[in-house]
Amino acid sequence: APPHVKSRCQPYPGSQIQRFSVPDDKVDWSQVWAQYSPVNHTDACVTKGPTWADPDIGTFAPRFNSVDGGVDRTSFHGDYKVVQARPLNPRGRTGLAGRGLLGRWGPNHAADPIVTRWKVDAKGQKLSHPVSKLPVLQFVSIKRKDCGEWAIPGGMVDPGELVSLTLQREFSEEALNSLSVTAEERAKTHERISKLFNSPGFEVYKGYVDDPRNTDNAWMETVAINFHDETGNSVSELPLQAGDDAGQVTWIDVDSSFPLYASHSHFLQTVAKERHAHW
Ligand code: RP5
Ligand code: MG
Ligand code: MG
Repeated sequence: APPHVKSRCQPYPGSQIQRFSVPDDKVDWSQVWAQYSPVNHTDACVTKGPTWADPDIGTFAPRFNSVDGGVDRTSFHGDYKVVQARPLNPRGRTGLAGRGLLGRWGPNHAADPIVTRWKVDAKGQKLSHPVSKLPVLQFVSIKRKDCGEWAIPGGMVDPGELVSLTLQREFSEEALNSLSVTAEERAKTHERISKLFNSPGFEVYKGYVDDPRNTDNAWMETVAINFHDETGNSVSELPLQAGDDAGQVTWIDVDSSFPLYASHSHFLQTVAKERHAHW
């Protein structure tokens, strides 16, 4: 894998903290670098002790590389190293020690539901891209409130939660605003959603995410699954409404030129290839 880039972004998100600058050839931990002196930072929203965050190391010794009381501390990339009681980012240096904005030491597991449909004209005919001549996919995208970037409506896997549930729950919260609609409305949309989300879907990606919140000791990993509405009459007809950590929601054309949060563009590229769509 190429060296992570967004995991070395300046400044660290939600702060004015400058990461210790890490050149490409010093990302890998195997490169000895005596001068390396990362800035230590854990955001106040983490240290104040919400349910989704671990306590500080010292008072707390989690069981790394295992499932620890419902919290999955295993990595999709095999066992990670633990040095001086702190887990080491498997993709290398980030210029920042501590947890930053992430709650868990080590891997922070998320799930990304990639809901797609074909782009069609008024008559329902598939539209092809003028350059590639390939049909164009659209996916449900949200504008993140934290950074203003467009993203897949993904979210963290709760302790003990099945990933299949996280996918449907996060999509409902962020793209359908399930946390604020009436019980009646929720029931109506639930049936249609579950049909699509109970289908097997296409596993797009499983592993490390190059997320701007990553640190030397805490990082994002995800399972990204594509649920495709081939006929355009299941989720395509649902009214999208942004909720929770989403500021806006809309169908966006799948296209390499559209910038997306973290590694999400990479996931969409895999979807486009799988479905023989424009990229
Ligand atoms: C990304 O952060 C994942 O790919 C997922 O989309 C997201 C989960 O974090 P929150 O949306 O809960 O902040 O790394
Ligand atoms: Mg969420
Ligand atoms: Mg989210």
